[in-house]
Amino acid sequence: MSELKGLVYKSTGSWYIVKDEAGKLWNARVKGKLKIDEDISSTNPIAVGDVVVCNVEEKEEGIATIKSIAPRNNYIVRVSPHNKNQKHIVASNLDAALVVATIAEPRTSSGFIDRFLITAEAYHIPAIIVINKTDLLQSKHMEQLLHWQQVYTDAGYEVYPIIALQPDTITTLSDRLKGLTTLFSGHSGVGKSTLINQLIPGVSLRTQEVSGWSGKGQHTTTFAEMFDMPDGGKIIDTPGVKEFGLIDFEKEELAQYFPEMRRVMQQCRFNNCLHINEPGCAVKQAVNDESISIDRYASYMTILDTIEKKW
Ligand SMILES: Nc1nc2c(ncn2[C@@H]2O[C@H](COP(=O)(O)OP(=O)(O)OP(=O)(O)O)[C@@H](O)[C@H]2O)c(=O)[nH]1
Ligand SMILES: [Mg+2]
Ligand SMILES: [Zn+2]
Repeated sequence: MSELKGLVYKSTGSWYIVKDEAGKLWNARVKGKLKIDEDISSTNPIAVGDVVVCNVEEKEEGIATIKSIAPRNNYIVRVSPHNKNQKHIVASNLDAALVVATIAEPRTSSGFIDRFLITAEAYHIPAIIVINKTDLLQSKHMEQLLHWQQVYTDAGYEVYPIIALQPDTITTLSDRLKGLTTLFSGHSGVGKSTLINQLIPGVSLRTQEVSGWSGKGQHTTTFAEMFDMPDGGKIIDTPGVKEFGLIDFEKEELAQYFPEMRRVMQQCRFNNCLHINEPGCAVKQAVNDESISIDRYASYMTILDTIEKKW
């Protein structure tokens, strides 16, 4: 039986689209026992971005069965919003993780952005922040935009304010993503698919009006799917998420996932400092002299509290 090696472009949970090295697309299923190196006990054994080995079942129809998954360079996992004990692999083998946020229609909270950034930090995947729909911003929203730009740039992140509907606003971002495999995440209705449609002319992803009465998106995209960019690179579109549930970690670890805290925490007097109100805390000092944003510190404290409760 002939074999093929390919990359998972789409996963519905029961079947997958795999692109082989020659660029041919296969419809693949898992049959029998899957060979898998690491067991991260997720609800989905195979994710978009996985490199897989398949048996060819029917060559003409392009049907294959997945036999094994190559070891992943990395992956992003999120906790299921329905069951805190279940994890879902969002995607694997990523070069970057991008969050699309909006200040209006719908509104993204800074807590959501921070939890996304923490997850990316925890998996050592560089994070990029895109603020979309800047055409809709009134003056009070403009202040919020400038504030986010300041806070996240100071923390060490790249921030790209864009209007996904206007191609001339996305050229810098497009150059940045060239050659990379990038995961797109964000609430439903923030414009992930609209942005991908601009970055990849001709892809025509379905997009939808944000429903007027709730201000919430409609979940137009239902499965994660990867797309090739015309000048190299790949983008993974994902369904909108309500909440970015954090994976388990110890409260001592949390500050490491805030790059601006990571930079100063070696100078805390105690090496088990949680940066709450311990004497000689370099993080608190940095917050006091405003080199660390009070908003990011407040976010840290809120998240720390949720970790304490869990244990
Ligand atoms: N005014 C304005 N509207 C935009 C912009 N970007 C996207 N939209 C609109 O926002 C709505 C939702 O866009 P989608 O691209 O479907 O959003 P999504 O993030 O893919 O949503 P899900 O697939 O549900 O996760 C559509 O009606 C878009 O036309 C923008 O920059 N400005
Ligand atoms: Mg979409
Ligand atoms: Zn400290």
